Amino acid sequence: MRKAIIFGVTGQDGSHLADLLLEKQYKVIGVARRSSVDTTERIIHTSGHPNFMLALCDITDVSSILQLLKEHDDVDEIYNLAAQSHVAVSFNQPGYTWDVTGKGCLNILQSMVDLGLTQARFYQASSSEMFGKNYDETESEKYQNEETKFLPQSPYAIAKCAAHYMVRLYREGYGIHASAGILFNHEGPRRGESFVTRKITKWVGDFIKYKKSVRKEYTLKVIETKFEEDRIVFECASTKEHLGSFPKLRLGNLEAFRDWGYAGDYVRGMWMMLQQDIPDDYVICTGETHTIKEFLDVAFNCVDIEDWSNFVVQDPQYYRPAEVDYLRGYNEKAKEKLGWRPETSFEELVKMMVDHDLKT
Ligand code: NDP
Ligand code: GDR
Repeated sequence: MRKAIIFGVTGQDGSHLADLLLEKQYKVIGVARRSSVDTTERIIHTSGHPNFMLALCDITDVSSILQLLKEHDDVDEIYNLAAQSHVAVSFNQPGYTWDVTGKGCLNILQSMVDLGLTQARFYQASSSEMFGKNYDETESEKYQNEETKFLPQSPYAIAKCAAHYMVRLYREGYGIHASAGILFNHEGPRRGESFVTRKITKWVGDFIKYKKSVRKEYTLKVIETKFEEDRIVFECASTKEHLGSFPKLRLGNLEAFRDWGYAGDYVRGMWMMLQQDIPDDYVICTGETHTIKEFLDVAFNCVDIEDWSNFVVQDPQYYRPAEVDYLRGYNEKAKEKLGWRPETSFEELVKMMVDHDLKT
């Protein structure tokens, strides 16, 4: 039975990857860090699975990595998905982001070398954020691929670049089978609630549920919707009695373009990279790009709201000191060499997330 270690198993991708590897009959060691509250919500369905084991380790603490790897020195595949992964947060906590997102990767790679664990294959979660402001251009299109130069725009992206270069160095210098997946944004119902896609779909779900609860409570009244500066107010059409209100959705820059795919599709790409004879770096993306406004269009359309403008407030607190304006990947290498392709369309992804947030 093949054995894999997943650093960051409690995150969105870690949980999808654990599902995939368990399905493929791996023994999975899921690594979580100590927390005062339970962080295992996304992997709760794996508890009790005979091939899943949870281990505690923090990737900023080399001794804890060494201890874990010594205990599992027969490991076949190591996936480093652990990170402070929020770009906006990285501007407020740059040093911490560096320690986790940048140095954490080095800590794992160096521990592998120190323990002579060079037979294990290694995956690093690199990011399209590394391209930052840069893209390549033909007459008809703009895109990023494996050859595009990095021009990172945040402490997060700079830490990811450092980790990415470490992977290349340890691959070439120590012969480790180390690959980096340059993944473009990927989302789904397990996405953290502060990332823009989930923030939108969660708000839509909560708003519709709230509206239904007001309707249920005041079945005998005709309810009118009024838009105030920060809130959506429900009142009785005849008496103007206040029946309830809901805060508007507060967002930052709505003009940025992102290449959004489904996380469940993308973890397949990670696994495929480690099945190759020769380690390498691959862009994983859909090849389509959409603005936040287009995401809003589709999400609100799912609940029959044509025009979201009255429901959304643009709030300067969500603007970043530096922005990544345009991301659209080119996935030919992954298609050709890995046989990977995305299976979920943009519309299917948004609908999947809205449907989930309407139910929960
Ligand atoms: P999440 O933020 O959902 O998950 C991050 C994981 O890292 C969590 O399990 C978190 O634990 C863990 N973690 C954070 N700090 C430490 C630490 N010091 N030691 C051990 N574990 C730690 O991210 P995603 O699942 O979305 O992304 C996975 C990886 O892929 C990340 O590295 C991210 O930067 C990268 N990436 C993500 C993309 C995306 O669109 N989702 C695109 C490109 C790259 P806890 O639950 O305790 O917080
Ligand atoms: P990103 O994702 O920064 O691309 O990083 P995020 O969803 O945070 O932002 C995408 C775009 O939306 C704009 N935006 C907002 N963003 C957030 N979070 N909250 C808001 O209210 C808001 N309003 C507008 C942002 O300015 C940005 O342009 C994600 C993370 O998963 C990284 O870990 C990963 O490496 C990259 O994707 C690829």
